[in-house]
Amino acid sequence: MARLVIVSNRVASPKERAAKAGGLAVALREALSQRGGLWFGWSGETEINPPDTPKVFRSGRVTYALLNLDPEDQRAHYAGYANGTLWPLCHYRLGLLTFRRADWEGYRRVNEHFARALLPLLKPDDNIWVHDYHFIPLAAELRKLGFAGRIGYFHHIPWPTPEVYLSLPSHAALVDDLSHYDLVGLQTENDVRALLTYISSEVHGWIAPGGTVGLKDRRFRVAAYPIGIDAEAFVSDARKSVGKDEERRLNESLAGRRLAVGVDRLDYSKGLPGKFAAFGELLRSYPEHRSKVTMMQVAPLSRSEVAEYQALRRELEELGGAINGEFAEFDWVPLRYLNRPFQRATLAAIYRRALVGVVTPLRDGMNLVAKEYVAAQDPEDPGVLVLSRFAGAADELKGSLLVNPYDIEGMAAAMDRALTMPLEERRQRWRTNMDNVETNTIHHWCQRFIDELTNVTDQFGPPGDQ
Ligand code: GDG
Repeated sequence: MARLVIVSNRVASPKERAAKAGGLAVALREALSQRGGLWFGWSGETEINPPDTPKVFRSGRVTYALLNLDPEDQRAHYAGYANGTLWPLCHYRLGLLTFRRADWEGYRRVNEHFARALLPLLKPDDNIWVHDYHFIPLAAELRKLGFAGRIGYFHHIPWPTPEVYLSLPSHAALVDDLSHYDLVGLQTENDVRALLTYISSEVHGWIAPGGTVGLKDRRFRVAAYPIGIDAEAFVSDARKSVGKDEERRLNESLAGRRLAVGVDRLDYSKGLPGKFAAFGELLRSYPEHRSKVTMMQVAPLSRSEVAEYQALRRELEELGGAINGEFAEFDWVPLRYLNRPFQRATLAAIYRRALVGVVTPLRDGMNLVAKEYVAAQDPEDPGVLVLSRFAGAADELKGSLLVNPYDIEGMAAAMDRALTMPLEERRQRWRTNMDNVETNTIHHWCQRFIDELTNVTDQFGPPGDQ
């Protein structure tokens, strides 16, 4: 079996607990420790003019290789091009997009540095799997250095439609970079359609049935791989929480009230101001819920070095304060807003206690929180998922109440409907969602991507013969 090599910006070190590393990092670590393999990424440290030699160590069947970055390159790469240009672009927020040539150059330099450091660690038959928009040019850089083996890329965030994508000054160069992969995975069929339309209409590529793309002299495949969660782990965490100390504290604090829950990184793609406004609208227009429902929003801080994230934090503090100021009673605070992360088991307990899960991003590649909320429910008395139609998960979780996150009154009406939904309808809707969450798990996702990466080059001939 070919060795698996994973490349990602963030690497979950062997000792890091699930709470800190996040669901995806933990799942990748599991995939690697079952198969054995190499995980290559940023060390989290900066150093002026760092050497191309990563720190390499082994833990169980996994070899870790962590590379230092030059501080200026790291800024241009991470806060600059990746999160100041590509993130807003892919989330349709052109008003927030900044493009600086120096950032684009720094982004490329980091990818070159990664490729030079990775090359000596590779074997020709490896399956290399690159994760996310920080590393789109990595395959092109590895090819320049002569690597001809299999390389796949998975894009965790949306791929925007051509009208939006064309706003990126480096649009053609970036898609040219993609064409050096053998397999490009996106979250949804919509994303696939958007990328293929751009390729056929703007850069004169051809598309064959099955998603094989020809661009210049290169062949690669584009397909949708909707990511899932470790459903079993969430079901078991949620079950185990019953009767535990934390569950008791939560229940006592709610004093019999209903709970609506949101869990999102503090990010402008997640639609948090709209969600707060919708909760305020619910209390204003459906006064029967006053004093009867509490909303808990867990929003751990992220990317605090980027100015837009600081502005969003201030906006939410003002909005949240206004809602509590307007509606609170001396014995009831409507909105609990928490900026720190919690253990996965605690999240599972909160999800299970909540009658409504409110997941209302303006755009989202998939949204794992939506799936985790479903997995954590009590099958006898499940809650209702209110879900943005612009999350990738909306394609799959058909039992949700779908909302338009730009429609505040519409979201308030959906919350009211969820809070008053009869048990039988809640059960049916939950079953529909749970069937999907249980079938398409993170393990299936990993396996399918790796299998198809292994097979894809067979269609085009041996590596290097493209
Ligand atoms: C990107 C794409 C795509 C959150 N707070 C805590 C905590 N979390 C965990 C959640 C969930 C994960 O973080 C967030 O995943 P999402 O999918 O919701 O969103 P992004 O971070 O934006 O992820 C997204 C994903 O990649 C995977 O492809 O779905 O569209 O944007 O697992 O539970 N975990 C813990 N404590 C917290 O306080 N332990």
